[in-house]
Amino acid sequence: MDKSESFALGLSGLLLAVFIIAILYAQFARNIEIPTCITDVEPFTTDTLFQVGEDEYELHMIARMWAFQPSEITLPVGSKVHLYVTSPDIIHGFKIENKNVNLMAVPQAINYISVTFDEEGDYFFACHEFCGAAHHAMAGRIIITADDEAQATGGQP
Ligand SMILES: [Cu+2]
Repeated sequence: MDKSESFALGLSGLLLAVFIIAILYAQFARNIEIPTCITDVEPFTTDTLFQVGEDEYELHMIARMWAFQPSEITLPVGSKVHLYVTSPDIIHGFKIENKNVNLMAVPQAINYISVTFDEEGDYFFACHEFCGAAHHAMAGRIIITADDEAQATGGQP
């Protein structure tokens, strides 16, 4: 093997190790959740929101040309949301403003992350992958309310 090939191979191995260590550091030392891609189940075809525990919800979000289903969700403050995102057509993106949530919506796959909303307010989300003519219209919001009377809404029950 040529000396330059050995150098390139060694450098590639070193960079790979650095990237793996960076991911492990983010997950365990910084407690940043890494999104998970689920490919072994058939993706859901309806948007749903349901309660799975006290202040804990599961949200099935569909990104399609060119809207999110549901596009508006209301939840009580302190809610932990298990967020599953998929697409029935082409690749879209799903990013929640002011939250560490940035997922791809991929046909035939489901991406997952959990997110907790500790502060009241409107959290806007949008598609961040250019997906066609009405890409700019793909947006919505999650309303986090401290109103005890408010019901969790969004999607089909
Ligand atoms: Cu888009």
